[in-house]
Amino acid sequence: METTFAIIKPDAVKAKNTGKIIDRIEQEGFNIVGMKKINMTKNVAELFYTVHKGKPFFEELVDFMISGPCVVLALQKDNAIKAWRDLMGATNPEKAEANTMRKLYGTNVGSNATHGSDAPETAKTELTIFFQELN
Ligand code: IDP
Ligand code: MG
Repeated sequence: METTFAIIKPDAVKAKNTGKIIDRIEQEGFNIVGMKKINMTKNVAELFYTVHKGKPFFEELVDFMISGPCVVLALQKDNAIKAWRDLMGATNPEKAEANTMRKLYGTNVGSNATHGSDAPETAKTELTIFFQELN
């Protein structure tokens, strides 16, 4: 079993899509091993997205992530990292496959409803930032 890190981003929380996304996560066979609703601080958002520092959208991205509460999750399943990335769909909701989280609930490449770790190392780093209690 693998554990990945997921976020229901502020746009999806604001739009009251939290329940629908959590329902789908459970329907798809993930075990939710950690979950909490948080207000991300600017420092944490900058740390979390440090790989994108210097890119033109970095400030917009950080401002978006601190624009309202989000829900952070630790999700367990066989091949959880790929399974959750597949369920999320492409970064740009317009390019995301039908029935994916980003297609269903995303608005544009910035406001795209969900986050998911992209590799085992990033999953570990991201889980450590938000779920010290799971270590
Ligand atoms: P990912 O979330 O699918 O892994 P990344 O390329 O890692 O995509 O980008 C991280 C996040 O930054 C995206 O989910 C999206 O919210 C935001 N982002 C990426 N590219 C752009 C852009 O061109 N404009 C605005 N925001 C972007
Ligand atoms: Mg990424």
